[in-house]
Amino acid sequence: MEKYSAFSLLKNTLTGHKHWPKSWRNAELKSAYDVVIIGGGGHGLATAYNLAKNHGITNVAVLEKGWIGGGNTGRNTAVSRSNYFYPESTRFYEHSLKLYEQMNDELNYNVMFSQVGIINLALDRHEMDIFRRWSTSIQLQGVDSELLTPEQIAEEVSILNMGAKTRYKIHGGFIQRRGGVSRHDAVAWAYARAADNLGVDIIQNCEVTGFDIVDGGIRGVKTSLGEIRTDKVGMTVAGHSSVVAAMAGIDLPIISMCLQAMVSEPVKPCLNRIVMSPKVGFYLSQSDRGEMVIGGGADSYTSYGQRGNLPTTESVLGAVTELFPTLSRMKLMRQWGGIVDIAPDASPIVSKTPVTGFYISTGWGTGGYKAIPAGGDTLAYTIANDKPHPLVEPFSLDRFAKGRLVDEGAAAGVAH
Ligand code: FAD
Ligand code: PYC
Repeated sequence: MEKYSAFSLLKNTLTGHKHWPKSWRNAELKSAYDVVIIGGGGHGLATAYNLAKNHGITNVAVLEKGWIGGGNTGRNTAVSRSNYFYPESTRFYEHSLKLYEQMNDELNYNVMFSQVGIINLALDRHEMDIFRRWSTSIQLQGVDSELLTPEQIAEEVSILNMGAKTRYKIHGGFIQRRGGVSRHDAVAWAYARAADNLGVDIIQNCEVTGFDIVDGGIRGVKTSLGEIRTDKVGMTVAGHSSVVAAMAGIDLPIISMCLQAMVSEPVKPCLNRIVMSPKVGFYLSQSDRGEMVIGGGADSYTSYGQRGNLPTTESVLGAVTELFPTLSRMKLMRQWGGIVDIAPDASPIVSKTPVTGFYISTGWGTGGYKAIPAGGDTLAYTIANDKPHPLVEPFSLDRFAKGRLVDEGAAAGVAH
């Protein structure tokens, strides 16, 4: 690994960045692989890394139709937390949060994971009652969570409107202090570099267009760069899961919607927690650059349009400025959207499928960034062993036929 000094930084700046070593190879596509991963987002790259590192499977290609991290991995608001409700979910997301806590060392990359804590605000008595139950359930599962009184919330978030005449009275809330935010591009790049170092081929600008399926089993993948022979495929394509699965003849119980986010102009540090209100539908944090990072619920109709509609932008900003009136004079700098894939119980699907050798990781909806390390770990295990990792057994595709749903709608945050 090349060491960087202040001198090398200066030299590279003054020479038009021509001498930076490449972080991963521009790999040549081979005609056959042991495993092909479709989708070069966090989940695909983490799966490839784990296949190579934990299972010794290095003859792996990650096929990405655009550029790595250009999907939802590079579009999200980077919140990680493990404060879900049901034990199945908490076990999975707690594993992921622990992997985030170790990620810098594991991947030798600074992903800037900053555990600022995440606060859910209760805006009425009933919501506070539910939060008490939710927070206690998390504590009973051994995960950190603390109830907060309105006074404690005022101390944690000094710019919150706690005045007597507010439209939304704060009844309390709860905090997971280990929750936090990280640098999403860095997570994609860290996994890409680590996977590449172990021999994985990362192929960008390569779209999967179909499959070769014989006797119910995968034999190959058709792509915009030609056909590839393989008998194992992992699908990690987020908002396009239904489209790609349909190419293998699989009809997924998924709907796809646009989720948007936005950032303000930068200001000096004034908010050092992530604050979320499921009831009015917004969340807010301040980035290291000083921008307010703002989001809300998914747009309320299915769509592959990746920009987001104005009424949703308006209602999210209305809620934010009501609760944080001091932000109302700030300028909005950017707004964008990403397509999220949502299962009926708002839980993920990490699973084998009726097509032998075709494995899927989908249904991450508005919350799959926090799941990248554990998603990669468990999908790699499932592919390598042709059996589900114990942590994802509850999240298999057949739960919809068996009626064993893990209904995390309420804990999926603001968004879905
Ligand atoms: P992606 O990063 O989308 O990667 C999938 C890749 O597949 C894409 O790069 C795409 O180009 C590629 N692809 C698609 N079709 C093909 C094909 N046919 N051939 C080849 N490649 C293909 N989650 C959180 O936990 N916390 C948050 O704060 C959070 N905020 C969010 C905010 C927004 C605005 C959005 C949109 C999402 C947010 N999420 C959040 C959700 C999170 O971003 C996603 O769940 C997660 O990034 C999914 O990762 P992925 O690797 O599965 O998908
Ligand atoms: O899942 O925590 C989450 C989240 C926050 C913002 C969008 N999703």
